[in-house]
Amino acid sequence: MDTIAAISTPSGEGGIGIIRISGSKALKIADKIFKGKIKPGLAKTHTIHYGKIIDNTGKKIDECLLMIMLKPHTYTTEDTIEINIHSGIVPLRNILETVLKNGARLAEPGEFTRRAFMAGKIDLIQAEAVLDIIQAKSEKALTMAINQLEGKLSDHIKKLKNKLLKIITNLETDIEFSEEEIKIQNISPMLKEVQQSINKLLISSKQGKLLKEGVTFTLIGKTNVGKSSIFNSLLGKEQAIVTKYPGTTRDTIEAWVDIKGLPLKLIDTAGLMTTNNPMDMAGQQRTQKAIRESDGILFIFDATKAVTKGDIHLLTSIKDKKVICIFNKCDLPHQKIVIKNFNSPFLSVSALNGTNIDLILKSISKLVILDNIPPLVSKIRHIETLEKANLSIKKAISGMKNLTPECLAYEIKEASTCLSELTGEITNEIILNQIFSEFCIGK
Ligand SMILES: Nc1nc2c(ncn2[C@@H]2O[C@H](COP(=O)(O)OP(=O)(O)OP(=O)(O)O)[C@@H](O)[C@H]2O)c(=O)[nH]1
Ligand SMILES: [Mg+2]
Repeated sequence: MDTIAAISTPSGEGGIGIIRISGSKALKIADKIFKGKIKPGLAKTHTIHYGKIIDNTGKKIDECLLMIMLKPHTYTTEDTIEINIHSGIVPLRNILETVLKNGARLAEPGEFTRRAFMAGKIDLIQAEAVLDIIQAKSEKALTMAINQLEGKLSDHIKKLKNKLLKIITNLETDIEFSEEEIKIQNISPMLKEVQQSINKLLISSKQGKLLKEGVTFTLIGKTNVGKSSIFNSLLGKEQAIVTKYPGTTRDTIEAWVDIKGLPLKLIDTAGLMTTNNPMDMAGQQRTQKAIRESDGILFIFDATKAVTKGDIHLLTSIKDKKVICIFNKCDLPHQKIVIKNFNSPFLSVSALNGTNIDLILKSISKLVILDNIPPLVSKIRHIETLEKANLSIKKAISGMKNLTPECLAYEIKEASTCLSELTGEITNEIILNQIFSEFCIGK
């Protein structure tokens, strides 16, 4: 296999930049380009050495710390060298070029992790967890990814697969040896048990997806009700322009906040109005698009004004979304407003003096967080594969009386194949390429 190399740290200026080399030629390359007290080829594994990196003409590129990690106890399971240098675009690029000139090739995205997977050090679920750790948007998403990397989901799937294999063996023994009526009803409780476990995983996946991808809430309402003021208060900074003039916001403005581990995307929008002005019309279209694409709505009202029929009409049109009605400007004299026949939470707030602003985030997390059980599944690939497995098990359970044992065994094998695809025991190039192409080069 080729020896691969890449810059593993983000591009740009920084304290330290790392170039990683993995493969059988890693040590030879290090011997050629590193000058220090010791020759890397003679050094002990998992040691760090101070020295300098030189190019092929013998010119010093930078001083460095060289990490030597010999197989098999490395990330890729191959000999690995990591060169820590000052992180600047030019030294990193020059050293990488020197490494490539001396026998390595540039790594593809995710290729280091792919090698760990190919060597059987981690399974596919764990490889995907590496990417999830890098991309985690919140503490909870990170915890979920770490659990996945530690093998919690993989172990669960392997146990389910073993149960299915046991059922298949039972069935096949029956098919081959039994002269009597096959006792397939014995497998029914076992199959139902597996189905229940898969269902549990799928139910928790809704929560898992939410924690991983976050949730989007859009602030809507008439012009001048205080949407941008509330948006800024929730962010804790003056991101959107606020003026006393109606129609201040025309574009949609997006920002992320973290509510106790849940990543929340907030979108401030242009106030709802009827208009012939092309600029305002474009703003209105963006507001409508944001409404369509969000999970929930913060419907902002001016508490000093009466709720109109138009407001009620709009509320009804978005009732499939999670809606929180917020009456702003409660610092001014106002009447208690109630919207009849509407099941959304109501809040009375003041963006001006901060009253009840914290309740908005609490209401959002109450609306979207289902329970406190840490979910195991969050990826679309995992959800779809589990659903496929579930379908085969369902077919087997419902066909228990009429299907032949061969057909039953076929369905259960299909389900077991799905679980093998999940962990990567069975896989194909297209799926692998798809998964690893999402990684950055150098991971
Ligand atoms: N008294 C009082 N005034 C507020 C409050 N919140 C916002 N305002 C004022 O209301 C006016 C409009 O606020 P914005 O936040 O720009 O309202 P908006 O809904 O974003 O307006 P558009 O972008 O025009 O749709 C500004 O003068 C704010 O200072 C509040 O809680 N109390
Ligand atoms: Mg605004």
